[in-house]
Amino acid sequence: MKRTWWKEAVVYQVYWRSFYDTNGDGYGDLEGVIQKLDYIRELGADVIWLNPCFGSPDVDNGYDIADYRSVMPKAGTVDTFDRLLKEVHARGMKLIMDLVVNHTSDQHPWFTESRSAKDHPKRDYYIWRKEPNNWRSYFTPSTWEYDEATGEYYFHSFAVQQPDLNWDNPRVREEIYDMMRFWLEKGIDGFRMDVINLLAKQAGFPDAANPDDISYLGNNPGIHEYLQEMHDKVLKHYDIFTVGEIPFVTPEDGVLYVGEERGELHTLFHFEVCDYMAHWDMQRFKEIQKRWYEGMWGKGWNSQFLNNHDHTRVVTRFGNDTTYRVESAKCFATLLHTLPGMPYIYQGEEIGMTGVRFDSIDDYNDIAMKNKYKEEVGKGRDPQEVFESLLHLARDNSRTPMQWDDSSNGGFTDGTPWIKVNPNYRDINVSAALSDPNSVFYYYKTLIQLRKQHPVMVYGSYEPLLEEHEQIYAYTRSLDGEKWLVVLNISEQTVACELPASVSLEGKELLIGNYAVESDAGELRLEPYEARVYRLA
Ligand code: TEU
Ligand code: CA
Repeated sequence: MKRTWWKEAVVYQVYWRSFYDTNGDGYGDLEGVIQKLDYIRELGADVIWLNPCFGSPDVDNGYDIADYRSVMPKAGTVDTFDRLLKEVHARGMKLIMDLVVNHTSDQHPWFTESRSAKDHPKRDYYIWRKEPNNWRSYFTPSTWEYDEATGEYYFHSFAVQQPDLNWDNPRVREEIYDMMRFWLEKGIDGFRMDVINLLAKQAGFPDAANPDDISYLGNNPGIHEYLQEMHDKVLKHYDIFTVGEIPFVTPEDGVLYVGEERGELHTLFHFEVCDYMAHWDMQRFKEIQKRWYEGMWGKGWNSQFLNNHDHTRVVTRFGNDTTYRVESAKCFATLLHTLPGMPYIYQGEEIGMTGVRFDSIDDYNDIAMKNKYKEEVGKGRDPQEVFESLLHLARDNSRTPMQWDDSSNGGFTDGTPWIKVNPNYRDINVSAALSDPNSVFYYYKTLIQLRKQHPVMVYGSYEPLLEEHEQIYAYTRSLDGEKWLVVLNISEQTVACELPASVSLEGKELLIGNYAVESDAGELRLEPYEARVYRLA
């Protein structure tokens, strides 16, 4: 497989509003990112993915853009952005930005014009119909919102305040391509493309048999033509990296988006783990990895992530965030870095930050959660029961401020944070992690260094072992005669396990592990959440 810089990279996701606040307004800002770049460099990440920081009324934390070429005042100015980019490059790192072009804010001037009159030249920048169909959106009971001004409905895949652009309209596409060039000409290193497979809509918007399965929103005919045009007109003219956020995708469709010869995207995020596996499910996880490996290996490149700004933190969701917090954080870190695909680290993951549970719906901010709460309570359900049902997967779980030290608000802000800090910041914070050689932070750092030294972690083929095992996940990675064994106990029990006879650990080098190992001879016994990586050959 062709070797490229981005296949070898580790990405660190910066949710800037919760990263570091430098002016006391309670929001993290781009200046804060600049001040913490040496921290990210110390970890060893190669690429920073910055969540959207464009002009926005901020109903969906920046995913509702009203001005694509400006920076929202909470984040800073275009000038701060330019400095950030310069400082990232000065440290030998790269920066990718969020590209949110399935929808805009309803405050975008295009939409103001579009909704003003049926015969406005920009009417067709968005999608208007006389009658709604029965589809649900991500955040609301209908994808259609009635607009009094002209007596028609507009289409929105997310919130009412996020009308979908009409990608069928070539003028819309040209506007977006121009805007992309604006940022690329500044020298950014690529895009994380928000719900990019939603751009093409189903012709005629037929009613769905089951409106709760919203997969009708994505992967519709026309999507690959749009992406190939985007590639041809914009992407291929720059040395950049792209990752598409692609819900409802199968490996067969995946290769259509990221196939190396197709001229669309470089990599993708699929959501088989994060959207459909609420709790750890060993068999399911193994099956997902195997199916994606078999479907994509040798054809297109994948990504690995276990949480992000939309998904509960990994130790809380899949590991154990009390007794085995450190062990499970390191165990999942090992998994993330040794499976095939680019690893994504979400800020705070590298110190084992946990998901939060606030006491009241008023402590939450996320529009997805609040809309769902209103909808369910509106049906007459008990508010407390609804609230509790939403806690485990609430998107704000992972959005609480970065915990830098044990001072008030975890050192995130001198003001009042936009969302409460997780009360465990006195114990779990960057400063504590940096002064403990056994911390989760240094474990991540070591994994990243290993990747730099050993191409087998990137390009090695993947073979699962012990496929039926309920607690142990084991696999090898092999490249050019080199062979590594990864063995993980993803459970709270001590587990004795028998490797296939062909695999002997005798005298084999332990490359990394999260427990002190006394002897590699004889039976393999793994402590709760123990992770080991051996070089077999
Ligand atoms: O998320 C897309 C999206 O809604 C899912 O793929 C995601 O897994 C879901 O939130 C889980 O319930 C993107 C952004 O990451 C998100 O923050 C935005 O709200 C959304 O697009 C709309 O732009
Ligand atoms: Ca600020």
